[in-house]
Amino acid sequence: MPDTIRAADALARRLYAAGCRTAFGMPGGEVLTLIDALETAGIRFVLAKHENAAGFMAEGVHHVDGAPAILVGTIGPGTLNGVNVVANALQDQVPMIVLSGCMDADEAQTYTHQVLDQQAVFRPITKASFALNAGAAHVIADKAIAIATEGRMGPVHIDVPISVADTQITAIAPPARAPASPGAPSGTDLETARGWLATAKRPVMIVGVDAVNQGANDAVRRFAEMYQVPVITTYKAKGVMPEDHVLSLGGAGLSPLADKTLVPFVQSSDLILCVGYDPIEMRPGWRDIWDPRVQNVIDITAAPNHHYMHQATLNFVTDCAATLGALSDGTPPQATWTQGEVAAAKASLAAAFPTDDVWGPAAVIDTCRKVLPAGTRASADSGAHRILLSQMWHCEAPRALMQSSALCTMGCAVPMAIGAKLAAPDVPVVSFSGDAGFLMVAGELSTAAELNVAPIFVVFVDASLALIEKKQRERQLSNTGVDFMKHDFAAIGKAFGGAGVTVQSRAELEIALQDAMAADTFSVIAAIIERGAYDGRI
Ligand SMILES: Cc1ncc(C[n+]2csc(CCOP(=O)(O)OP(=O)(O)O)c2C)c(N)n1
Ligand SMILES: [Mg+2]
Repeated sequence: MPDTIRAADALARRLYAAGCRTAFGMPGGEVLTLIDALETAGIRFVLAKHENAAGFMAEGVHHVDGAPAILVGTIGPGTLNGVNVVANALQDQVPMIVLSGCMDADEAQTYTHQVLDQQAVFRPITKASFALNAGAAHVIADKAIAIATEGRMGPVHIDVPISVADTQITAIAPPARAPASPGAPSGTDLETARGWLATAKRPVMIVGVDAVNQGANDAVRRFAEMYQVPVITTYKAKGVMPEDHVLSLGGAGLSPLADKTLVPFVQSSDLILCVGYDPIEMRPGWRDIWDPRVQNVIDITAAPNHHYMHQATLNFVTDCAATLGALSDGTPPQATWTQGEVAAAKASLAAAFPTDDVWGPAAVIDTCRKVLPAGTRASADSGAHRILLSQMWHCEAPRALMQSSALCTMGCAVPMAIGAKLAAPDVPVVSFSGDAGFLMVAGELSTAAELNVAPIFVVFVDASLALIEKKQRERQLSNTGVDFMKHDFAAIGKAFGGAGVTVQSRAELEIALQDAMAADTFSVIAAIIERGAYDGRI
């Protein structure tokens, strides 16, 4: 083993040690050493056709392998194309290492082509931004991973100057930072909380993304079953509790229709346990829905929250599972919700989102759910379809439905599905997109073809920005900028080497799904639905 390596190798080796096996992006001359270092370390570099999509492919891999996502962008336009996905990683709490090529600091004093302050761009949308420095390359690599993965997960940016990447440094890395051990509350606040749990007659849990990122699903389920606590999750935490469980009230977030059941239910509770819940995913209808002086509210979060969307009676900045363990240790369970309120809420939600439409978006979702096997991984884009899907698509496990639900960006579902399928080719993967969101990233079908992966891309074709058109109509504004052509999505799929089929009935969709599951290429299934099909449905 040589005793010196390039600074870029130090970075790549540390990422490999963190479990990273795939990086996504688009090269430019300024990142060639970096890409070579990644490949040398055992991290495959995948060429996407847009850096934003590259970031979502990387996120898709992360949801499968748990390692930080890696996005690579070259100087200037390349890196700037990733702004949206990096902001998403911050708001949606995705550990992501963003590597960007840049000019050497001395060069940048006299050479200006494509040069801009990339750190200034990324600082507000990352947890930290570094400029790689050869002498500190090992330390910066370790810090970046620690910051991205500890506490609230999120993105960390590293600007990699061209000649720094190539600078020889010692191959010997200092010891890595030991991960922080999970903390639990103690003292009088814990005793108070335990007292509330022991006497609560109508407790409820609202579980969010921290619980997913901390792998607290088993702890949530055990706790819920022991104390008979119904569980509501945010969209990102769907499946933390299997959604067919008698105690699961499914996902909450963007559906006023679901809120009609869920908000009064929470308001009728006498103990609200927020378990890693970040209300960044919620509509204004969830702002201050309880009074922490009247209801007992315990907020368990990975980092102090100052969102002021709600307040709690007790704030624990602790680990979700460890805290549930501390609350329940020796606390006797008692009967809760004795009037059948949980089953009634479940029934009310089921009635709000019927599955028996002959055709339309709900029929598309219902058919896909019935035909695709348990364990299918799904992704959803932003738009009216996602709200309906998030209420109707029942998840058996965490991360079974990937989406952007804090930033709520369009264009994420297709690349996330490509990444997830690449990371676990044997698991069925389906993405759901609106027609506009699909068009934002249709070029990435080329990447699916090149990677030889076979996800199923379902497109809700209504020739409309349905969610926005609905809002525009509700406000009685003129119909402007929300309608577009009904494009031939099946033909787009075929053009990129996949299968493509247009469906207009449950029977056609069923056949298309069966064919797609048997296919060895990706499939685009264009489901034609009526304009305005979401009226009264979300
Ligand atoms: C990148 C981005 N641009 C704009 C928006 C605002 N927006 C939210 S939903 C939506 C409509 C999406 O239309 P489509 O993909 O066809 O889905 P549909 O609502 O029709 O189901 C828009 C424009 C957004 N969330 N993200
Ligand atoms: Mg649409």
